[in-house]
Amino acid sequence: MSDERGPDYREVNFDGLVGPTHNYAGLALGNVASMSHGGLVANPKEAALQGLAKMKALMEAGYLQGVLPPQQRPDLGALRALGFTGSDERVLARAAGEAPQLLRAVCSASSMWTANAATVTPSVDAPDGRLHLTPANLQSSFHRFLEPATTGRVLQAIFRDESRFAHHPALPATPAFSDEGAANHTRLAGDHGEPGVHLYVYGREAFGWGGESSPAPKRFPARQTREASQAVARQHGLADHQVVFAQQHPEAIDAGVFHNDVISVGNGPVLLYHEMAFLDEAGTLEALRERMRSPLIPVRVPVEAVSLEDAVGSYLFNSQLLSNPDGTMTLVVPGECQENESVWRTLQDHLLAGANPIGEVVVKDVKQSMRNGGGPACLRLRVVLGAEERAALAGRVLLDDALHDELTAWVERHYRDRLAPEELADPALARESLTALDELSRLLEIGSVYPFQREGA
Ligand code: SUG
Repeated sequence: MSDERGPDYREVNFDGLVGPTHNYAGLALGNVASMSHGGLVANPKEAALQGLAKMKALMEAGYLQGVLPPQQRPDLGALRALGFTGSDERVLARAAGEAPQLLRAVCSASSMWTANAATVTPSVDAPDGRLHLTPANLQSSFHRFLEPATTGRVLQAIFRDESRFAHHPALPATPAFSDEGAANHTRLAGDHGEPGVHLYVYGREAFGWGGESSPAPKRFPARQTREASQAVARQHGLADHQVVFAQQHPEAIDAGVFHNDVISVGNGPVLLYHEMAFLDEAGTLEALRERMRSPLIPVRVPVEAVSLEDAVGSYLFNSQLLSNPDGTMTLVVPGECQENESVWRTLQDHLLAGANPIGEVVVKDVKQSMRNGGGPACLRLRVVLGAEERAALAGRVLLDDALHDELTAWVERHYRDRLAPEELADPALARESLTALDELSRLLEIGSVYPFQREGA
């Protein structure tokens, strides 16, 4: 490691535990999987176990693995704020009858996709030597807009030491500052300890957008604004020479690429991306090269090899790109990549056999999450931490065998193995969920992060 400030910087992947109300509600416009699977019967237990199996496999392979808890759902407080009154049972029954889409929204387990939880800048890049975090406001959809308050409390509970960790408020929850977190942010550096360059990818400009230089998607919404990305970089104290802002290709958004992490993934010096990821591909690479201390290693997948449709269908680019101590990289791809011939061929012939550090492909089954448009990379928030920072984490959130086994037993004890949209109004589900979360917050030693623990509500 090249930095004198603190050796042993390593990446910790904090995966979101899938919550007990995981369901398919068709809530996410522009997310092809969510839009096509709405109404299916979900299996929350299987979803949570698939997530835990992925975490365990990466832990056993030597990567540092963390875990973030799910949120309190159904969010009855949100329903009450929207005018539903009376007992919990009455609120649920009325919402089910009068506004079933609202009930689905307040039951979503969408916090599992922790790549949208926050944007994180490691201490090695920040002027004050602290790690900086900003929860994403997720204002572009109602069900996700419900996340940042609890996300902020969870992050504060874990990254508690103020001398090392700086927390910023989520950006104003208004379209001009629409922020979806780390899914649109990639840090590139020779290794984790080298000062990095931050690539922020946005879908639109809020002020004066849609001009020739910034064409808009026509079919689906752009979820991240340039202004939001700039504000996060500003909060974290990053200077111009540390940042690159690039517009996502509007045609990609219209094909179902609702976050940059559905079309590109980077880690260390490697940027794996589809030809249609950026509006200005050459300019983006050049800006990165100018700023990086170590040479950028771009790995480009052309449209002839993988169409946009296949990229979206397989989630090839929503893979986890993991750095190994020997300089090689491992790509953790969802099972859907194996089922798509052109994608699988590209993985073998272009990526594994190509002149790049990717030396291994690992396939993981996260189908329950994939049906809602969440692949392996959506399920994790990457946090680069020095050894002392890792030691300063509060709570019991770094996975080891014991924690994995306890979490698995916890899921087995509390989760249903089938959940249809019409079952979301079942008051027993709400009670089961609170009992499970109360136990979980004790298991993870994170204190009272949930509204029901704080307000007795
Ligand atoms: O925001 N799906 C999520 C998926 C987020 C994936 N994350 C990243 N790409 N980083 C979303 O679109 C669907 C929920 C439903 O339809 O039930 C949903 O919210």
